[in-house]
Amino acid sequence: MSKKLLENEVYSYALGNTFNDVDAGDSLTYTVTLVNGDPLPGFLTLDVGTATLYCSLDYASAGVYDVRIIATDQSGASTDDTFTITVMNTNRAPELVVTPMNPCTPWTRILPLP
Ligand SMILES: [Ca+2]
Repeated sequence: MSKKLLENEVYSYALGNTFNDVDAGDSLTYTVTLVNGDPLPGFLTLDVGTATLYCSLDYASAGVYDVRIIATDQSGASTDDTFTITVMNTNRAPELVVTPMNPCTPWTRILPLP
């Protein structure tokens, strides 16, 4: 599984249908990590109560993230799957960084006396 998202996009994915446990009455808990062991980026969160993965992206989120989801039953048996989230740059509007000099602003210059 892989998903491409744009910066500033909001995305959620319910994990409830991703894994199944054939043992009657077993329920699953989920853990999300990055495959390389790095901490999860701030934009990626897991709501354990609803088993939903949320991506709330901003302009600093661009990159490729390999994510592992681990499903564990009450007996501690687990399985996992990995997928890639690719966050692509989006075009941004230009922004003003320096206010142009106002030509109507009065100014004074003191000339040196002869
Ligand atoms: Ca089980």
